Amino acid sequence: MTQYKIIFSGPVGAGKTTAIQSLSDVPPVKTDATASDMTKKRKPSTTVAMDYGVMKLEDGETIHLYGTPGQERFDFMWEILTTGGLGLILLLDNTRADPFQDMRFFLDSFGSFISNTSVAIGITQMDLSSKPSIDDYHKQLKELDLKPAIFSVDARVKNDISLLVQALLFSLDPGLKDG
Ligand SMILES: Nc1nc2c(ncn2[C@@H]2O[C@H](COP(=O)(O)OP(=O)(O)OP(=O)(O)O)[C@@H](O)[C@H]2O)c(=O)[nH]1
Ligand SMILES: [Mg+2]
Repeated sequence: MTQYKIIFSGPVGAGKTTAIQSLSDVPPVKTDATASDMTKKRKPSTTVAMDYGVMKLEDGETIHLYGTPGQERFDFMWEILTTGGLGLILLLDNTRADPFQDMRFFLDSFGSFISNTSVAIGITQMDLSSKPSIDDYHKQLKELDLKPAIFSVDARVKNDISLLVQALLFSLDPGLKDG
């Protein structure tokens, strides 16, 4: 049985904890604590260490799902969590002040990991803010000379997140079967 590990990252409120909860076939492990700072304006709790869940594929393969904290003050967890990972799912919240800046920041922060593996990007909250469009993101990525899979997702919808994971796995190995 093959076991894989993928990592979810992105800014506060992008939906990492929600996505792992939507996708996991076992009750996820969360380390959310009451938000005591400006994060509180957006939602009552924030991840302080990690999220963990498991996705079971039909052929018996297991994918371990790890979510990072969004807050930069917990960025020491980012490297710990990426160790041994197959690739990165980057979630970006389209309602944030500057989602392109968020994208550049996370692609840069995880730059060495991504260059050794792969990344797929999901844009959340597009139901609340339709701009920038996926096309606008494509243009930004072209400037960065990157061509990851990128599409609109709702972190609450299992199928959306599942497709994103399949896209990541496919970019790593077009031979990997879907679940
Ligand atoms: N309207 C809308 N809400 C969404 C969407 N995706 C996620 N959400 C909501 O946005 C919030 C995301 O919160 P979390 O999952 O805690 O975010 P996080 O990325 O884990 O944040 P930190 O742990 O603080 O870094 C939740 O309340 C979700 O229900 C979406 O596409 N549209
Ligand atoms: Mg979280």
